Amino acid sequence: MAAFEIRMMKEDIDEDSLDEVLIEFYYRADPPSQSEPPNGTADFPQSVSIVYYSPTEGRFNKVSGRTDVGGAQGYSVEDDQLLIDLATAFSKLSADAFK
Ligand SMILES: [Ca+2]
Repeated sequence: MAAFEIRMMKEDIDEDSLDEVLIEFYYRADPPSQSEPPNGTADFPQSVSIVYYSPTEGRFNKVSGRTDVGGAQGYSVEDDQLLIDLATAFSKLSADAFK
């Protein structure tokens, strides 16, 4: 079965004491391509985006790169907004709930 996987991390990547949200996208075709391990997701993401928080605006407002995530043809500002919305929701979750 084909698989679409998203991995997200909160991390202060640029060392400004504010966490960015790192979003990695993985896609595994069905059947898996020969470059993929037999029982798992490919080791490398197809795409990586970083979403930055603006303390002056009090929200996530900037996305690295120009990644098409919406399925519409090509990149648009709507793709950035989807990633900003995803990062905003993720930032409200806490790993403490799973400890
Ligand atoms: Ca930072």
